[in-house]
Amino acid sequence: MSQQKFNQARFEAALARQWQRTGLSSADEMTSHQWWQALSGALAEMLAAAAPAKPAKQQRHVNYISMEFLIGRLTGNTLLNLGWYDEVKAALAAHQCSLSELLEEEVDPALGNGGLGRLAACYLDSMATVGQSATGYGLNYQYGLFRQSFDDGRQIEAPDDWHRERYPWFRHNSALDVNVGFGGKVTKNNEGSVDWQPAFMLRGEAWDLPVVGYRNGVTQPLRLWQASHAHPFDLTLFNDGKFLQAEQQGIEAAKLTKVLYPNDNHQEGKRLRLMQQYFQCACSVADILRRHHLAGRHIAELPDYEVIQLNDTHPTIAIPEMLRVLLDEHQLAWDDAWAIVSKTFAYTNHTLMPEALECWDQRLVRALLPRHFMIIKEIDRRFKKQVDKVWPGDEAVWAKLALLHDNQLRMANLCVVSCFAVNGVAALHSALVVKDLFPEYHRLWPTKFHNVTNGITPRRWLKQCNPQLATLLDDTLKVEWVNHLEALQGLEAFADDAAFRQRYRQIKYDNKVRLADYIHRVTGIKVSPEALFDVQIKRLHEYKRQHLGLLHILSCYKRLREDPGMAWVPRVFLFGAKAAPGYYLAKNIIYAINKVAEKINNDPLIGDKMKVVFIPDYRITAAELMIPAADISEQISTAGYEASGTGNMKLALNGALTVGTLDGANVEIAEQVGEENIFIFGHTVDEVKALRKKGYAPLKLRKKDKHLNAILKELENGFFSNGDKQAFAPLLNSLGEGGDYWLALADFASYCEAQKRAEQHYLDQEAWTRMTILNTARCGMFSSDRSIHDYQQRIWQAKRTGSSNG
Ligand code: 26Q
Repeated sequence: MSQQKFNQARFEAALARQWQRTGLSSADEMTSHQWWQALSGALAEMLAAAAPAKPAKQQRHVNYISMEFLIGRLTGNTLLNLGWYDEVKAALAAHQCSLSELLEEEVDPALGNGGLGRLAACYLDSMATVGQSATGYGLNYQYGLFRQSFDDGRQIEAPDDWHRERYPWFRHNSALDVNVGFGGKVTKNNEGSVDWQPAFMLRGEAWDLPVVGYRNGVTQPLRLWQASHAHPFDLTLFNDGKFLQAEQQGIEAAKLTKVLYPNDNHQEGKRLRLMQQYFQCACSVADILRRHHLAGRHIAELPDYEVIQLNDTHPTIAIPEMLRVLLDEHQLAWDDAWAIVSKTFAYTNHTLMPEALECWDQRLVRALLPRHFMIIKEIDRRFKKQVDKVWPGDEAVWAKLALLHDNQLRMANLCVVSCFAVNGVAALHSALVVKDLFPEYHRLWPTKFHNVTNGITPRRWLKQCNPQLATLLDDTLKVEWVNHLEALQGLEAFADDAAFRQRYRQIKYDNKVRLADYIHRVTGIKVSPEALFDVQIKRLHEYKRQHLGLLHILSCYKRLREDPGMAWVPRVFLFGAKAAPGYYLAKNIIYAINKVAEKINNDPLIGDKMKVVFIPDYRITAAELMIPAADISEQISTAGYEASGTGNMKLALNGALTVGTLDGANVEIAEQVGEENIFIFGHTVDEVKALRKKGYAPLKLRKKDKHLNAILKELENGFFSNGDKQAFAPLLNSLGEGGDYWLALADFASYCEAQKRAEQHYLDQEAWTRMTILNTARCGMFSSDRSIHDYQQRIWQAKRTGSSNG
């Protein structure tokens, strides 16, 4: 398809309709915020009128189900993808409005925690761009991820009231409403057919956001379900006079999509979370089947036309839900229903960490979803027969593979057994999924397992957030690179061109000035754009090791105090991270970083040599400012634990050099950019395993390394906390005897050495710039367009060989 043309008259008419709704007598009376609303509402209206795209021949429609879509601000990005930015800017200028100022009025829709939610958003952008027909399915949370501020360095959480009620991009289509049942009982009649009578019903309302492809005329929906009362609510109860009981469902409805769970890589077995999962899945499955029937297709053809991609195990319950509909509502036989389901679903794994693998208490599942529980038991029973053939009588194997075990329902196992494809998110991760997580499953179904390395959309993560670099690329490459990111290879030739390097370096500098202004505005701290900007941005988690970054900062500070005259590259250490509100240790790490920052930033002997800034409320909008301004990208997780990472890709693409471990996609970044253009350090996956096996003793390490011991002492003795020796006890205890599970002390020396290497390179600005240009030039494969092509080839359009299990 071709680009949708901007129609000025239609735009002005839509804009007029918008401001007339405000009740004001003229457009001039609108506030900036109202202008942003009117603009977005007008664009949304114009997009809604466009005809939806049809799947290309032989293409299955992709249903991407995710509990999180971290989309970021929509207005600017949509204008960029439409290619209407300049026209709209001019049209608004005629109303004395500055488009760039209006765009600042939008609050981030923060409907996700971190990487997994952002990945879903990048994939929607890429599917629309490459012409992959798709629908995103998620939840319309009233409160997104909490807002973060600091009080004396401690994280404070506030609700993220993002005003979804008045978010102008939403379109509610009541024709798509779905009723969802919960609880109740199941009865079997004599013919063997089953009847589930839920205890109460909720209604799911479809709230759509438009996903616009890059200048190709494609708009497809991100459909977010919002809970409301089912109407009419339980009339029998109502008539019986049990009004309060009937009203109960209304109370549940208000609660259900109220808030996003703020955990990242950690599961809590909360009833409300399971209700959210089921609600989303039931609505989405109903919607998929509705579309299928509406197209006049037979149910058995479903896998020929639809694929359902599960973003981690969070939407797993969609599998038994579809079986339930096929068995109980379509009256299909088990084998027929199973054949359909097991050819339709595919599962992406995003973590190996045991505490993140979802397990649900069987009693909870049974009480909330009695029919689904029966169906899961039946899958488990049939699967056991298969396992018994391969491992007769081997209880240990069954204990690992069972869906139901130890009063728990294991969602990952349910996914692997029921899906036609399972993939990890980076080459190393996918290898570990097979080797460490699912070796027996791999033996059963070796062709089921795939890798699709994550990617990022270059529309938002280069063109939009780094407009100057985008223009330089346009001028230099003279080809459309933003949807053909491999074209960046053409930059290699310019790495040796001094004039080009000068322009590239100047852009980085300008981006640093822009970030320094922001830092000053939100924190009051003044940082010099002449300094090296060292950036660690990601959720706060022990395995990501922000505390290793902290140890290096402490080390620098100590050395500088001991030898003020030493050769030194001025550095600004920048952090952005939210800790899950219940993650005590993570919050202590934030506190420690903030207290250390306070001391260093106010030390007159240090001045501009070092600054440490923890930017509050890290979110997409902050990332868009920080990434283009970074010189060093910190990717320092314990090897084997960061499934992929995607911030690592965004930073490298924007010309930051990585200091990182051989973990997740860092491995592939190193392969792409070349080992001479990245600073790798630390224990490898195998070395981590060997060290733990041998028995790792952090205290011994501490005793041997005087410098390390000294900096830890300064955390212990109250030097950074006004004499409070307990301030960082949670962190320090975690690094003590029998601790340091994440091997921060074990990697400390190697990390400092890598930082030293980076610094040496930075001293030679010409050589450094050359390296950064090569990073940009060689990161083309990390476009999410490439990831989508991989999904198409390896998973969605692969020749299906029929059901292999069950
Ligand atoms: C599960 C159950 C109950 C409540 C919350 C959760 C939950 C929520 C979010 C569990 C995990 C998450 C998020 C995980 C996540 O973001 N993983 C990241 O996914 C990225 C995209 O693939 C990878 O790049 C990162 O390496 C991985 O950490």
